[in-house]
Amino acid sequence: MKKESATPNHEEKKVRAVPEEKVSEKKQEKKEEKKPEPKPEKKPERTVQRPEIKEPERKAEVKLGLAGHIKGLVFGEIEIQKSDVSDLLDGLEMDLLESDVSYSVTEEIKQEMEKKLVGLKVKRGDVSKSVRNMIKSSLVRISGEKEGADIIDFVNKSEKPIPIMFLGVNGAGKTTTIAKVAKLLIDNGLKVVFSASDTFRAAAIEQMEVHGNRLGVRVIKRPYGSDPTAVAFDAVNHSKASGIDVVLIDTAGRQETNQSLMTELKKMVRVIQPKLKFYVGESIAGSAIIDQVNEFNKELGGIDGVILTKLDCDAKGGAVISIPHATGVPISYIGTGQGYSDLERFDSEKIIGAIVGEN
Ligand SMILES: Nc1nc2c(ncn2[C@@H]2O[C@H](COP(=O)(O)OP(=O)(O)OP(=O)(O)O)[C@@H](O)[C@H]2O)c(=O)[nH]1
Ligand SMILES: [Mg+2]
Repeated sequence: MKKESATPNHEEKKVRAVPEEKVSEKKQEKKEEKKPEPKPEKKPERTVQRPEIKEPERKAEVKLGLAGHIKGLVFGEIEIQKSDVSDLLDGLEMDLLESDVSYSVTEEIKQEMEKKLVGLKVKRGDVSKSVRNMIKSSLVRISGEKEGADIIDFVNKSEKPIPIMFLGVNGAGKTTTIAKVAKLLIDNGLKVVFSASDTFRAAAIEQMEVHGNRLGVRVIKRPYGSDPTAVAFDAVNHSKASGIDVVLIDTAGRQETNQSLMTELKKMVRVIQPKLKFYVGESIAGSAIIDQVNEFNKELGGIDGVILTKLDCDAKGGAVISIPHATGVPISYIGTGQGYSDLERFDSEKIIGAIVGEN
């Protein structure tokens, strides 16, 4: 990786910056000394001293590394200079952009890293490791600043029944995620119903019923074209009457710019007053999710968490850094496949470790 190679190159440069030829060049210069110039006095000092210190160090580092000793104790600390990290930060910038982190977030991270790194004192042999750890901890902090709602915790603490809405653009994975969440709740001993409130897309109600049949969850429905809020209202009333704990409300997926959908969703929020609203977005959409989350967040009075789906589908992962940073909405869960158990609690440490590369 660029990050690793940057430091060794730099060390090499320092070693080569004191070549023996230079010492002899200086001697020749001395012969030609006609004008009394003050400059030559300083240079010979630096050129003579540094190779003698550096050469044995590099050999010893290899030897001590192999023997498993602690290098830092032997070599002391160095202070990181701007020039030491400029290549590395350019590399980080490219890595982040290629991982689908948005441009503005990338620039912010780069500047923050420069501020933190320049002037930092690190063990001489540990520069690249220290820098990588620092980058990792900054990214972990950025992506996990606010903890996303934990459904089980929330449900256990709240008055029942609890309506939970799932929102997002079409095809992001809302209905599948609802089925996964139902499995999670059932496994935790809770009772669930589905509100088939996507009355817009062909086959959406049947899709809900397939999941309902497989999981043993009742589906509350009305014909296509019905008011989605009316379906959710029925589902909440049914839950009150039957001691159901959680109402999982499916919604139609359209673009966030679709005004009639927004109007419909606002009405549902007003009437049903869901206790949690999750935005379901597919990680492969990259930074496009930021605008979507911002729009839904603004229009619907606050999203409690993002569920980022399809992280198993060649997603580059940058969305986990960009979304919390650029929207202020935390990531609660990630979807990692099409099975009912492929839903994980978001763990920023784990996911950033995978992006940055451990070791
Ligand atoms: N690989 C993978 N596929 C997923 C994941 N989540 C959902 N899918 C798939 O994505 C496709 C769309 O999922 P749906 O749940 O129908 O998406 P939706 O948001 O409800 O779509 P609309 O109802 O059309 O708005 C389906 O084929 C799902 O199986 C995931 O985490 N990983
Ligand atoms: Mg759906």
